[in-house]
Amino acid sequence: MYFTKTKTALVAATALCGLLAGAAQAETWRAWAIHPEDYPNVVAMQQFADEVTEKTEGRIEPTVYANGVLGAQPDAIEQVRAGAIAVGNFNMGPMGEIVPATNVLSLPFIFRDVDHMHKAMDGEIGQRFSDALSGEGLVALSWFDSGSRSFYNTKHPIETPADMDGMKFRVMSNDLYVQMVDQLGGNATPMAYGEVYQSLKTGVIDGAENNYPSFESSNHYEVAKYYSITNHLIIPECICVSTKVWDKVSDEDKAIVTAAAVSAAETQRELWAEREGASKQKVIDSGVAVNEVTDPAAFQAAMEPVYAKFIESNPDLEGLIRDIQAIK
Ligand code: GTR
Repeated sequence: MYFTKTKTALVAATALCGLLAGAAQAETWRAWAIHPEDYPNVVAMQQFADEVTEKTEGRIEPTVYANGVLGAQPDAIEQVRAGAIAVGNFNMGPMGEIVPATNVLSLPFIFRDVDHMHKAMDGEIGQRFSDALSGEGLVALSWFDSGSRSFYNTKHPIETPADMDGMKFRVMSNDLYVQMVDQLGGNATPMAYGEVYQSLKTGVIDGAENNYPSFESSNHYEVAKYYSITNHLIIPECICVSTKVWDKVSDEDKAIVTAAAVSAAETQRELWAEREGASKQKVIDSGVAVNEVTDPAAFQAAMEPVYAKFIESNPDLEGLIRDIQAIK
């Protein structure tokens, strides 16, 4: 409430200043977000939007559209590239179909843990991904956490890959995930995030995979009562601005927007850590059976053909894979 009033006052004051100074019209930016308003990423995107509005004195005014109302993720990425949506909080999973180098981040078990991912993305390797994105019309301003993903399903606990035999799993839109599930013995169905709940409920699919906060906030945990901890994917997310939009921004405002994105990522990472714990508790309290897989090495070993095929078709990316693996 307080915030709404403050924002309204700010917008009104900004509009008045603009009129008095005969300034150019404010740039309104639509910001895409897939999660609900209270999800760490969306809270951080809102902080980003507020800071940009305030520090640019309303020259740029982003509005966050949560819950994926501006469209499914792969479409939204295209919309941002086209400049129709200005900015989004994107996961690097669906990004792989557009920016091949980011597929490296979708190789199962590429990161040992979240710390390893941070070391890579916050350093020179993160810069290499930013460069690849900028070649495809996207400016990555900062990196968000997205925990690690594990499989959940409506049938029974998964202890070994054999337990996935014949089960149908929803995956994000990226052929690497189809290969991943195939190699584990399941059947993969790429599907929009927003369709998963109903598909689990009606038995169109038997399971899916995600981190604790998404498993919980999407309510998938209400229908999929088995969550088996494989930690097979650790995929960072970005705040990515459209190059088409970015090119029109003054250097002064670029610095403001970048700083706002960096501080939003700091907030997101803090909120993420809290939310992971809270979501885990909620999932367990609701009666979901959570198990650590008995043989993680079997899941990792099953990925060898996925890596081999990937390197064969992307020999130029082998160095990047090796550089990530070499990080201590
Ligand atoms: C979430 C991620 C979303 C989306 C979703 C999915 O963890 O934050 O951007 O990729 O997973 O599975 O589609």
